[in-house]
Amino acid sequence: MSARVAITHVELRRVHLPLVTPFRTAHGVETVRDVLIVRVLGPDAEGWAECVAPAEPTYTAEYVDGAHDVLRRFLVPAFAAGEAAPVVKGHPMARAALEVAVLDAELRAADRSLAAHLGVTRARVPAGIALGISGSVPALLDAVERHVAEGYRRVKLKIEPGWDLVPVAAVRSRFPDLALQVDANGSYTLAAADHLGGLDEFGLLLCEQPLADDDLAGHAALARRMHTPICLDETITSATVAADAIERGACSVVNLKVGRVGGLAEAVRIHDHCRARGVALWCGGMLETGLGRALNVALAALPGFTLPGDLSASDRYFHEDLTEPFVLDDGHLAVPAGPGLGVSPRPEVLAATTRSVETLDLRR
Ligand code: NPG
Repeated sequence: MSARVAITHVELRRVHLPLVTPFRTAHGVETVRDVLIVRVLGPDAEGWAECVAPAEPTYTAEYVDGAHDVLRRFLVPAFAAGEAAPVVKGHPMARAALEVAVLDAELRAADRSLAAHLGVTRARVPAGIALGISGSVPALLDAVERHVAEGYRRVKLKIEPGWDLVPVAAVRSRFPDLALQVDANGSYTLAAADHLGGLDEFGLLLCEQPLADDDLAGHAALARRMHTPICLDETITSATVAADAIERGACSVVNLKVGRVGGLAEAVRIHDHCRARGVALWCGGMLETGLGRALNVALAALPGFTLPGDLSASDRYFHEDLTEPFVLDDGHLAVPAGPGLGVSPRPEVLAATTRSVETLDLRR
C-alpha cells in the first residue's frame, strides 16, 4: 500500500489541446480538448491527474466547468477536512481526478509505480483505435487502412442511425480478419432491434452501448435478439450497476473507464467482478492526454482485461502531448514503470497550453 502524504495545495489548471482529427460521435464533434488538470502539492509531495469530463454536457451529464466547480467548492474542501468519503453525489470524473492525483502523490513519495500498486501482470497492452463518424466510406476505409498499417490491433467504428450497416460492411469486406467493433453511444432504441441484427453478419467483437444509458431492460432484450455480444459503457456507473447489468443479461462485455465510475478503487472492483464472472472487459478512452493514458494503460494491464482497449498512441490525438508521448511498439503501448503514473507534464508544453491556474490552499 501507499502511505498518506501531507497535501497543502491543490492546483486546478485548464489546458487546451487541439485534436489532430476532429472526433465525431452521435453526440457531436470534439475539436479541442479543454482539459482540467489536477495537481496536488505538499512539502514532500506532488501528484497529477487529468479529469476526463468533456467540454459540454452532451455525452455525459458531467462537463469540465461543472467538474471544476465541484472540485473547488466541495471535493477539495472535503478532502482538506479529512472526510474519507465526501457526501457529494454524482460528479464521478471530478472525484476520480482528485483520487488519482492523491494516489499519484503517495506512490511517487513511496517510489512505487501505479502498475506495482495495482499488481499488474503485463508490461504492455495491445493498442486499439476508435474512429469517429466520417460520413464518407472512402475516407473511413483510408483511415482504417492507415491505422492498421501503423499496427493497431483492433478498430472501433462509431455508428449512429444512418451511419451503420453500410460503413461496417465496407470495412469488413476490405479487412476480413480485422478485430472490429462498433459503438453507438446510445443512439438507437429497441425499435431498431431488427436493423441492428443486420450487424450480426460482420463478425464483430461487440456492439457497444446501442441503447440509452438507463435502458438495462432494453439491452437485455436486444442481447437476446442479436448474436453480436452487447457491451455497455455509459450505463456502467458503478460496481453495483455492473453486477446488475451482467446478472440481467444486459451485456456480456464491459467497457471500463475510471472517470465514469468515480475512481480507481471502484474500477478495480468492477475488474474483479468481471474477472470472477468470466465477463470480457476492456479499457475505454476519453481522448486523454498522456496523464490519463498512463492511468488507463496501467489499469488495462490487469489480468481481467481480455480485449484491446481504446488506447492509442499520443500522435493519434495530439500534435504535442502534455507528457512524453506514448508510442506504438509492435501494436502495443508500454505500461509506464516509473513512480506513480510514471509520466509528468512537460513544463514547456504545460506552459504553452495552460489557459488558467487556480491554486487552493488547504491550510486556510
Ligand atoms: O481513443 O480515447 C479514445 C476515444 C475513445 O470513442 C472513444 N471515446 O464514447 O467512449 C466514447 C468516446 C468518447 C470520447 C465520447 C470523448 C465522447 C467524448
